[in-house]
Amino acid sequence: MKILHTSDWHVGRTLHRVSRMDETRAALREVSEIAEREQVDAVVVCGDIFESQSPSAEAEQAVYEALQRFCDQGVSVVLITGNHDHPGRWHALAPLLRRFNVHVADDLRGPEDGGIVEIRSRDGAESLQIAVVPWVSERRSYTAADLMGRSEKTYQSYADSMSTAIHTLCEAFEQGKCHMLAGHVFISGSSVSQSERTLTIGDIYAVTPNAIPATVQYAALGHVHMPQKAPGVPVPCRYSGSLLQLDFGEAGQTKSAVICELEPGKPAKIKEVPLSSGRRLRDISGTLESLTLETVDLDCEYLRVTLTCSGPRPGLSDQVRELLPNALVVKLEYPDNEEVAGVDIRAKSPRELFQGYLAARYQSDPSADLLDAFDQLLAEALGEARPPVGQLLLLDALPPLSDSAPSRIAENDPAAEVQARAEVATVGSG
Ligand SMILES: [Mn+2]
Repeated sequence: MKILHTSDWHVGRTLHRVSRMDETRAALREVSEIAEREQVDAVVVCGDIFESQSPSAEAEQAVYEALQRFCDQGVSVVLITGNHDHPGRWHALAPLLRRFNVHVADDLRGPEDGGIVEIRSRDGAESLQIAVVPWVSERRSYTAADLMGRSEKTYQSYADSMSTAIHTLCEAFEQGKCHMLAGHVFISGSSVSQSERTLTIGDIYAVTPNAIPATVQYAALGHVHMPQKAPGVPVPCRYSGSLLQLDFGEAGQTKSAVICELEPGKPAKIKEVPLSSGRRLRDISGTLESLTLETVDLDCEYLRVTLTCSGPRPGLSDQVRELLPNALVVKLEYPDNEEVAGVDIRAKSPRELFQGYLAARYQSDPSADLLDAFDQLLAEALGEARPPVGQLLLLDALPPLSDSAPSRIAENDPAAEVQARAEVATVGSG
């Protein structure tokens, strides 16, 4: 039997508020063309069909059109839900889609209750059994053992629950048929792209490689967006990866679908088929001058630009976007400032300190206007009624006046107070 494995369509996802619908539709068309060309018996979609639990009508249309194309080709579809999908919505659709040879798995179920999906080859000669393991939340994992009729194994860790569930499902495989697993799980040690939801690729949801039993001929996985062989799994096991480069964390990745050929009792033949649809995401960096020399494909790329500049200047990002209209992200980067050691700041005036700060922070000399404004602000802050800084320091250093101090010291006359207190100090020490 020949199977096409794809996952993580994330239909409806935007990139920095830019719609990816056209690219998604093109990529889904490309996948159905591969299915047609390869004459596959089944397409297995391993979760995260939609980006959102309440997708837009446009996103729904794109997905249902894709399913319709597979149906028109006479291909069976097995679709499992991922952590982005709404299991209840897919559950509601399941009986309807079943009429079009689309098998939906929206929850973990026992082998007799839908946990094993069986597909016939186009010619009816062969049978494929797929153990289906949609995304299971941590809370749901506590009931996994019960679902599988393994109540002696309740209250296990997530990893152990998932392992028990997968092993129980695969133990139900029947001789003389092809055997596959379709799962939306995180196998520990897989390489992530930071476009997956962080919590769901952490330790809580990590499933160990030996959760996948050796009786499985091919394990088709979804959840991790970079196409890869799942590390440490003893049988052929792949993440097909996402349909598009979903975020700049996926920049440079070649997206693909997997074609898998199975015969009962024989090793699987696996090949990756690269996808060419969708724009490439690219990181570029440089000065405004060097960016003008970059060769950029405006129609096929989206850019994240790091602009090296001497300091903040209004309109820099706009200048970059004028130069590179497909720049979705512009980051400014200033060169590292070298700290000048051994300077005694007490020897400098506030104006000099301010000037030095600006020079160090922005690598540019402040304008005369700015320095004048600083002087004016400083004068206002100190205020005419206030004593010069030197007198305030003197007051701190001198002993306080006693209650019997001469009443000639007028209030708010610090100069007089300094003089009076200095006299007291001299008398006291004599
Ligand atoms: Mn995903």
